[in-house]
Amino acid sequence: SLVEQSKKSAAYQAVDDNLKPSYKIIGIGSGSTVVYVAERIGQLSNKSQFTCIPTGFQSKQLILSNGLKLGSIEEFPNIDITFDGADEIDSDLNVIKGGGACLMQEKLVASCSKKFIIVADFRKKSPTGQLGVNWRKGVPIEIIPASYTKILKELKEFGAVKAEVRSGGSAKAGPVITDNGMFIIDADFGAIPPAEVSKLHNKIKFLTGVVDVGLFVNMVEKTYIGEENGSVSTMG
Ligand code: DER
Repeated sequence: SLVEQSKKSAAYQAVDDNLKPSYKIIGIGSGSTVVYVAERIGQLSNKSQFTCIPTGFQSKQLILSNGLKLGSIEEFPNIDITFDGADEIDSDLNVIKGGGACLMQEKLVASCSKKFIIVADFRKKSPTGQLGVNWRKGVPIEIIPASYTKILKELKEFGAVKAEVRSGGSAKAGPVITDNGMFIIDADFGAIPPAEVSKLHNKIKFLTGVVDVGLFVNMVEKTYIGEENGSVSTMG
């Protein structure tokens, strides 16, 4: 499909442009776009020189299924480069992440990375440059399970038009449980101007019970977007 092709083009271009032979430790994100990042690295003749750090169970499987060396963030807290997906990208390169409920380990790995590269299909670039325009599911927030009623109340007091614990849907009765054993709350604040993202992130992050927030502020070095016409555009 056009979307899958655009994911692949963005991911391949990002790896080809940024993966230097001098790099040793590579962070691998989560989701369906980063699948092509792992695939591309798996094609390299010198792939055994890299140690790949996962951002969750699916990411770990990606590393193993592409014959890449698996490392842990405990052993390798200094990461040369991380490639990851995003749910939406604004004009300041802030991103919403957490659509796949992996935001905590994604942010941990990104925070340990010298370079943090986002790869995405054309649906992820915000049409108005504001977060919360195309991505209408809300800001994903990873929380301590026992705190969910308290936090839902506080988020609504903050002005969330909608906030709810992410359900497992037909896959699982009850809430989604993250790789860290936590719940996810999705909180919809409508369109968020780039200048407001940091303030909103900090307000949510400091609520007791919040583990982390799916707003990555001033973390992204460069984005690779696969466009509908088959080209790849970059920002940053
Ligand atoms: O959950 C995340 O942040 C993932 O990176 C995810 O949102 C990316 O999704 P996709 O690559 O499957 O579109």
